[in-house]
Amino acid sequence: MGENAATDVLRERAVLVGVRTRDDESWRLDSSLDELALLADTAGADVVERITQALPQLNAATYIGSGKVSEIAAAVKSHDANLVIFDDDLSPVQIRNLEKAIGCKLVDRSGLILDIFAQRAKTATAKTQVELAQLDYMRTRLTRQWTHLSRQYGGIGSKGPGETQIETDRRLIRDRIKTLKAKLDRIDTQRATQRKNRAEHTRVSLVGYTNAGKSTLMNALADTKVHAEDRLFATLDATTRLTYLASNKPVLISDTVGFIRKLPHRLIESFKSTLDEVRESDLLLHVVDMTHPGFEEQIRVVNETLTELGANTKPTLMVFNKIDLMHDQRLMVGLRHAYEPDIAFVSAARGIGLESLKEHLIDLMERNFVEARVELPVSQSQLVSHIHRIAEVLSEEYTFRDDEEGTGIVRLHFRAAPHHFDDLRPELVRLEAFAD
Ligand SMILES: Nc1nc2c(ncn2[C@@H]2O[C@H](COP(=O)(O)OP(=O)(O)OP(=O)(O)O)[C@@H](O)[C@H]2O)c(=O)[nH]1
Ligand SMILES: [Mg+2]
Repeated sequence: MGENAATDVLRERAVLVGVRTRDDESWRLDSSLDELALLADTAGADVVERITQALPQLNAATYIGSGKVSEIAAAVKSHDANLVIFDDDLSPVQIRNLEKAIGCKLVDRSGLILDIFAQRAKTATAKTQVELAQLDYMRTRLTRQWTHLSRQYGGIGSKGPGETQIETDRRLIRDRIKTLKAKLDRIDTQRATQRKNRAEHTRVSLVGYTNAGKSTLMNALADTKVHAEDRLFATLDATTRLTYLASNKPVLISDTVGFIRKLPHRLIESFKSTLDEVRESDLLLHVVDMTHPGFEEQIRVVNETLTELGANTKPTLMVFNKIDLMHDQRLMVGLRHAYEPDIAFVSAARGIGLESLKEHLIDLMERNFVEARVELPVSQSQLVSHIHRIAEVLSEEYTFRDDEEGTGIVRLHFRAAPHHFDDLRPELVRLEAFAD
């Protein structure tokens, strides 16, 4: 997929390695390696061979068996490869042992994903988040020569007296991590303020496996120009836009980073400020590429990641995307059966099914509205108009007393999104007490 001929020359040649443990079925390993090959391609490597092993028990020192290690070494040699990529995450010791035995650079899945994030990060926030995750990853693997670190961060003379290179590098990493964390804290505070300012609106986040079509759907729904591409991890930062599901139904919709199998935990940690968008939204649109052979597995991975974020209990609309490529009606019937009523079929790219998607979303939103009745003194006109702005008022009744001017009460019966009650509750409690 060389988008640029000049960079093709620099592409690496990689051997992929996957292990099937006792309970794994073989198709699962195949599809995992297909995905690893896509990741390798995105990172800039051509896959020259795949090697797999069925292992009832993992080897602590080298993960795979010694016979396999020799087989990989031979493959590296015969293909003139310069990189070995493991589908599973390895310990620093395993990486070191394997590199020594094979005589070639080696990365695991997490390392590869981090590398891609590093290459693709464009905004300052994404760059900071990725660098933090990378340093954290490196810190645990600081056994080889990371002499480039002192050049990058320290410069000449950064080495303290009597420190070995590794000690210097460790110290540089620690300092740099501290700086980056402080920077992210500032970004967090900024974003929290922005979100607070937008508290009047219902917030919807697009979530889903990488390459499912979230950004394309965002562009179709909110008229944005978010970059969408047939690559893994095209989006690494959140974009939020106000859009109308109907003329009087505004929502804030956010596009965000995609999920993947074994998304490194430290990446999730580092992407906290981007993923807060998901954590704090009222509703989720879970976008699925239904043309992908492993889409059910992808749904499971997304749900697991949402659980890890603490966002798995939010009202969710399942959006099956790319129906323009679908010809299997039975699959759609089955899915409808499994997810009804919160399911929509769309083609984000062709603009098919978007009106129905919006109706489903309104339905989901309003189904989760909370009803309330309050009695307020009419003098609280600001609060009354606030309720009118954020809620659907079902009835409103004024009772005035004749004898005193300007006194009277208004009874309101209304429905609003749950998050509005966070702001309203103190007022309502205060006013209920007042009404007694
Ligand atoms: N045929 C077809 N292709 C689509 C549709 N929606 C999106 N795509 C394509 O799918 C690819 C991925 O789309 P994106 O919108 O970038 O996906 P994403 O979920 O934002 O991906 P990441 O940001 O990488 O996580 C692009 O090549 C899109 O053109 C669709 O409805 N039909
Ligand atoms: Mg995207």
